Amino acid sequence: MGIYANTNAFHIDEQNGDKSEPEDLKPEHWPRRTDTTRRNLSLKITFALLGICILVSILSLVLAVILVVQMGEMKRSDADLRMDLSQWKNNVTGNVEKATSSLTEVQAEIALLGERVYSCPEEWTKFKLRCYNFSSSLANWGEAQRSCASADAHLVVINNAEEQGFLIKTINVRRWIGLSDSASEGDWRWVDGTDYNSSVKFWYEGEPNNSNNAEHCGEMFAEGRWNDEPCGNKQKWICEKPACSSIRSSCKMCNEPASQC
Ligand SMILES: [Ca+2]
Ligand SMILES: [Ca+2]
Repeated sequence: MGIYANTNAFHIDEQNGDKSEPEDLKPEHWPRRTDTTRRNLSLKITFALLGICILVSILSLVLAVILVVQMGEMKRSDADLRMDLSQWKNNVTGNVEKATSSLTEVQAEIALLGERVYSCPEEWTKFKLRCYNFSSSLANWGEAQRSCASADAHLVVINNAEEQGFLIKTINVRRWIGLSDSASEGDWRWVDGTDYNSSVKFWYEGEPNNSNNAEHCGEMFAEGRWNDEPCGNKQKWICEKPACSSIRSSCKMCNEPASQC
């Protein structure tokens, strides 16, 4: 009965022009619809993943390009910085050289000006802003020192090799210099208080020898080197004092007449 009823129902539907499936036939077609849906879903997911992959690839490419560009700029910046530093260093070096050159020129001009401004009295010889007098008369060491003092000078004090060289060129006989150990044997002292131990010395070989335990005053041989000699001997001497500045305020120091300033 059931089968016939279903058959009848089918025919009735056919006759009515209704082509929809009978209710009891649907379960046989359900699996086909599910497979199609799944395939569509899989295709959609595949396309979506493909799209994401393409998007990620494009983004990666863009990022890579940006990084390359930035690295290039950084390299250029580094090169520019190095160049700037190099130029700065060259500029500084050039300026220092110019300043040094200018300073040397200024020092030379000051020295030249000093040579022009400072002068010595008549019969005195100027050397390096100092005045020297080479006596023509003879005297013992004490008299020689007093003679120098009367001209606001002192027996020569040899401070360096330049001064020694100047004196050697000038003298041609032995002369007293401002050195003695009269106060205490072996304790040599310069008359102006210059420290003997730390200053240059030009003793002749074997001197000072304090020969006969009687030599306490210094002299310069004609050839320049020094010897200790009995202080009572009479011989020529050398006086020394600062050169006189043409600037009036300095004249008192040199004790020169105002007319010479
Ligand atoms: Ca001197
Ligand atoms: Ca001697």
